[in-house]
Amino acid sequence: MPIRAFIFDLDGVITDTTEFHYLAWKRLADEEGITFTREDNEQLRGVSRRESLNRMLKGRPVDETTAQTWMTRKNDYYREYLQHITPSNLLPGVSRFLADARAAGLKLAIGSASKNAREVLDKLAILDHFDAVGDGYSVMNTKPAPDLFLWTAGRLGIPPIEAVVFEDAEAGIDAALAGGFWTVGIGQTNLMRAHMVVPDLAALTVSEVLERLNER
Ligand code: B16
Ligand code: MG
Repeated sequence: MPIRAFIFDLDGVITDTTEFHYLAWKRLADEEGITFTREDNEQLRGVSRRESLNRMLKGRPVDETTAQTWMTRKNDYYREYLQHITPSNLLPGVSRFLADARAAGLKLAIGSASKNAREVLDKLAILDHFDAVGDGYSVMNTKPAPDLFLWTAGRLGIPPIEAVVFEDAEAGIDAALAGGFWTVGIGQTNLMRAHMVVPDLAALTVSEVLERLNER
Protein backbone atom coordinates (compact mmCIF):
# COMPACT_ATOMS: atom_id res chain seq x y z
CA MET A 1 0.00 0.00 0.00
CA PRO A 2 1.51 3.37 -0.90
CA ILE A 3 1.76 5.95 1.87
CA ARG A 4 -0.57 8.86 1.12
CA ALA A 5 -0.82 10.83 4.36
CA PHE A 6 1.24 12.09 7.29
CA ILE A 7 -0.45 12.76 10.65
CA PHE A 8 1.56 14.82 13.13
CA ASP A 9 1.20 15.03 16.86
CA LEU A 10 1.56 18.69 17.88
CA ASP A 11 3.27 19.06 21.26
CA GLY A 12 6.77 17.57 21.01
CA VAL A 13 6.73 17.07 17.23
CA ILE A 14 5.74 20.39 15.61
CA THR A 15 6.47 22.66 18.58
CA ASP A 16 7.59 22.26 22.17
CA THR A 17 4.77 23.33 24.42
CA THR A 18 5.82 20.69 26.98
CA GLU A 19 7.69 23.39 28.91
CA PHE A 20 4.56 25.59 29.04
CA HIS A 21 2.46 22.62 30.23
CA TYR A 22 5.12 22.02 32.89
CA LEU A 23 5.15 25.65 34.08
CA ALA A 24 1.35 25.72 34.27
CA TRP A 25 1.02 22.43 36.19
CA LYS A 26 3.94 23.45 38.42
CA ARG A 27 2.25 26.76 39.27
CA LEU A 28 -0.96 24.97 40.22
CA ALA A 29 0.93 22.30 42.18
CA ASP A 30 2.97 24.90 44.11
CA GLU A 31 -0.18 26.83 44.99
CA GLU A 32 -1.81 23.64 46.28
CA GLY A 33 1.27 22.31 48.12
CA ILE A 34 1.74 19.33 45.77
CA THR A 35 5.25 18.18 44.79
CA PHE A 36 5.65 18.24 41.00
CA THR A 37 8.98 17.87 39.19
CA ARG A 38 10.16 17.97 35.56
CA GLU A 39 10.40 14.17 35.69
CA ASP A 40 6.77 14.00 36.81
CA ASN A 41 5.93 16.23 33.85
CA GLU A 42 7.46 13.72 31.40
CA GLN A 43 4.67 11.32 32.40
CA LEU A 44 2.10 13.82 31.09
CA ARG A 45 3.38 13.84 27.49
CA GLY A 46 0.55 13.20 25.05
CA VAL A 47 -2.07 12.38 27.69
CA SER A 48 -5.28 14.38 28.16
CA ARG A 49 -5.71 17.24 30.61
CA ARG A 50 -7.85 15.04 32.86
CA GLU A 51 -5.35 12.18 32.89
CA SER A 52 -2.55 14.71 33.45
CA LEU A 53 -4.33 15.96 36.57
CA ASN A 54 -4.77 12.38 37.82
CA ARG A 55 -1.05 11.70 37.32
CA MET A 56 -0.10 14.98 39.03
CA LEU A 57 -2.26 14.08 42.05
CA LYS A 58 -0.55 10.66 42.42
CA GLY A 59 -3.55 9.15 44.17
CA ARG A 60 -4.41 12.18 46.33
CA PRO A 61 -8.23 12.36 46.39
CA VAL A 62 -10.02 15.52 45.19
CA ASP A 63 -13.74 15.97 44.58
CA GLU A 64 -15.06 16.58 41.07
CA THR A 65 -15.72 20.31 41.58
CA THR A 66 -12.14 20.84 42.76
CA ALA A 67 -10.79 18.77 39.84
CA GLN A 68 -12.71 20.91 37.33
CA THR A 69 -11.56 24.15 38.99
CA TRP A 70 -7.93 23.04 39.03
CA MET A 71 -8.03 22.00 35.34
CA THR A 72 -9.49 25.40 34.44
CA ARG A 73 -6.81 27.17 36.47
CA LYS A 74 -4.02 25.14 34.87
CA ASN A 75 -5.44 25.87 31.42
CA ASP A 76 -5.65 29.60 32.18
CA TYR A 77 -1.97 29.59 33.20
CA TYR A 78 -1.08 27.53 30.11
CA ARG A 79 -2.92 29.94 27.82
CA GLU A 80 -0.98 32.86 29.31
CA TYR A 81 2.26 31.15 28.21
CA LEU A 82 0.77 30.38 24.77
CA GLN A 83 0.49 34.11 24.07
CA HIS A 84 4.29 34.14 23.59
CA ILE A 85 4.26 31.53 20.79
CA THR A 86 5.40 32.71 17.32
CA PRO A 87 6.56 30.88 14.16
CA SER A 88 10.06 30.88 15.74
CA ASN A 89 8.73 28.19 18.11
CA LEU A 90 8.51 25.61 15.31
CA LEU A 91 10.86 22.73 16.12
CA PRO A 92 13.94 22.23 13.88
CA GLY A 93 13.17 20.94 10.38
CA VAL A 94 9.39 21.26 10.64
CA SER A 95 8.88 23.93 7.95
CA ARG A 96 11.02 22.12 5.40
CA PHE A 97 9.50 18.73 6.22
CA LEU A 98 5.92 20.00 5.82
CA ALA A 99 6.77 21.76 2.54
CA ASP A 100 8.48 18.63 1.15
CA ALA A 101 5.57 16.41 2.21
CA ARG A 102 3.12 18.73 0.52
CA ALA A 103 5.30 18.83 -2.64
CA ALA A 104 5.31 15.00 -2.63
CA GLY A 105 1.50 15.09 -2.87
CA LEU A 106 0.84 13.76 0.63
CA LYS A 107 -2.18 14.76 2.70
CA LEU A 108 -1.22 16.39 6.00
CA ALA A 109 -3.06 16.38 9.33
CA ILE A 110 -2.65 17.06 13.04
CA GLY A 111 -3.63 14.52 15.69
CA SER A 112 -3.20 16.24 19.07
CA ALA A 113 -4.72 15.49 22.47
CA SER A 114 -4.80 19.23 23.15
CA LYS A 115 -7.93 21.36 23.27
CA ASN A 116 -5.64 24.31 22.51
CA ALA A 117 -4.23 22.78 19.30
CA ARG A 118 -5.93 25.16 16.85
CA GLU A 119 -4.77 28.21 18.78
CA VAL A 120 -1.19 26.91 18.87
CA LEU A 121 -1.25 26.16 15.11
CA ASP A 122 -2.64 29.63 14.47
CA LYS A 123 0.14 31.26 16.50
CA LEU A 124 2.73 29.16 14.64
CA ALA A 125 1.10 30.42 11.39
CA ILE A 126 0.72 26.88 9.99
CA LEU A 127 -2.99 26.15 10.56
CA ASP A 128 -3.68 26.33 6.80
CA HIS A 129 -0.96 23.75 6.02
CA PHE A 130 -3.22 20.91 7.19
CA ASP A 131 -6.09 19.13 5.46
CA ALA A 132 -7.54 18.03 8.82
CA VAL A 133 -7.01 18.84 12.50
CA GLY A 134 -7.90 16.25 15.14
CA ASP A 135 -7.68 17.75 18.63
CA GLY A 136 -8.86 17.36 22.21
CA TYR A 137 -12.46 18.02 21.13
CA SER A 138 -12.57 15.42 18.33
CA VAL A 139 -13.08 12.15 20.27
CA MET A 140 -14.00 10.93 23.74
CA ASN A 141 -11.31 8.26 24.19
CA THR A 142 -7.87 9.83 24.35
CA LYS A 143 -4.42 8.35 23.52
CA PRO A 144 -3.40 5.48 23.96
CA ALA A 145 -6.82 4.66 22.43
CA PRO A 146 -6.56 4.81 18.62
CA ASP A 147 -9.74 6.91 18.27
CA LEU A 148 -8.12 10.30 17.61
CA PHE A 149 -5.87 9.07 14.80
CA LEU A 150 -8.70 6.99 13.29
CA TRP A 151 -10.98 10.06 13.41
CA THR A 152 -8.27 12.19 11.75
CA ALA A 153 -7.55 9.63 9.02
CA GLY A 154 -11.30 9.41 8.42
CA ARG A 155 -11.38 13.17 7.82
CA LEU A 156 -8.63 12.72 5.25
CA GLY A 157 -10.42 9.75 3.67
CA ILE A 158 -7.23 7.64 3.99
CA PRO A 159 -7.04 4.16 5.60
CA PRO A 160 -4.53 3.77 8.48
CA ILE A 161 -2.27 1.42 6.49
CA GLU A 162 -1.63 4.31 4.05
CA ALA A 163 -0.77 6.86 6.75
CA VAL A 164 2.21 7.59 9.00
CA VAL A 165 1.83 9.03 12.52
CA PHE A 166 4.69 11.14 13.92
CA GLU A 167 4.67 11.08 17.75
CA ASP A 168 6.89 12.02 20.70
CA ALA A 169 4.90 10.16 23.39
CA GLU A 170 4.59 6.47 24.17
CA ALA A 171 0.82 6.94 24.58
CA GLY A 172 0.72 8.35 21.04
CA ILE A 173 2.82 5.57 19.47
CA ASP A 174 0.62 2.98 21.20
CA ALA A 175 -2.51 4.78 19.94
CA ALA A 176 -1.21 4.81 16.36
CA LEU A 177 -0.13 1.15 16.45
CA ALA A 178 -3.52 0.15 17.88
CA GLY A 179 -5.14 1.94 14.93
CA GLY A 180 -2.97 0.13 12.36
CA PHE A 181 -0.86 3.16 11.34
CA TRP A 182 2.82 3.36 10.46
CA THR A 183 4.71 5.18 13.20
CA VAL A 184 7.74 7.45 13.46
CA GLY A 185 8.91 8.19 17.02
CA ILE A 186 10.36 11.66 17.57
CA GLY A 187 12.78 12.51 20.40
CA GLN A 188 14.95 10.83 22.96
CA THR A 189 12.27 9.10 24.99
CA ASN A 190 11.70 5.37 24.98
CA LEU A 191 9.71 4.82 21.77
CA MET A 192 10.99 1.36 20.88
CA ARG A 193 7.67 0.16 19.54
CA ALA A 194 7.71 2.75 16.71
CA HIS A 195 8.63 1.57 13.17
CA MET A 196 11.34 4.28 13.02
CA VAL A 197 12.77 6.69 15.62
CA VAL A 198 14.61 9.98 14.96
CA PRO A 199 15.63 12.83 17.30
CA ASP A 200 13.60 15.44 15.38
CA LEU A 201 12.22 16.15 11.91
CA ALA A 202 15.49 17.91 10.96
CA ALA A 203 17.12 14.47 11.04
CA LEU A 204 14.74 13.03 8.45
CA THR A 205 13.65 13.59 4.85
CA VAL A 206 10.24 12.80 3.41
CA SER A 207 11.76 10.44 0.82
CA GLU A 208 13.60 8.53 3.59
CA VAL A 209 10.31 7.90 5.41
CA LEU A 210 8.54 6.81 2.24
CA GLU A 211 11.42 4.54 1.14
CA ARG A 212 11.95 2.90 4.52
CA LEU A 213 8.28 2.28 5.27
CA ASN A 214 7.32 1.28 1.72
CA GLU A 215 10.09 -1.38 1.89
CA ARG A 216 8.46 -3.04 4.91
P1 B16 B 1 -4.68 20.60 26.71
P2 B16 B 1 -0.12 16.47 22.04
C1 B16 B 1 -0.89 16.98 24.55
O1 B16 B 1 -0.57 17.44 23.27
C2 B16 B 1 0.24 17.30 25.51
O2 B16 B 1 1.41 16.57 25.15
C3 B16 B 1 -0.16 16.93 26.90
O3 B16 B 1 0.87 17.25 27.80
C4 B16 B 1 -1.46 17.67 27.27
O4 B16 B 1 -1.90 17.31 28.56
C5 B16 B 1 -2.53 17.35 26.24
O5 B16 B 1 -2.07 17.70 24.94
C6 B16 B 1 -3.83 18.08 26.51
O6 B16 B 1 -3.62 19.45 26.32
O7 B16 B 1 -4.69 20.73 28.19
O8 B16 B 1 -4.15 21.82 25.98
O9 B16 B 1 -6.03 20.17 26.17
O10 B16 B 1 1.25 15.96 22.39
O11 B16 B 1 -1.15 15.35 21.91
O12 B16 B 1 -0.11 17.40 20.85
MG1 MG C 1 3.12 15.03 21.89
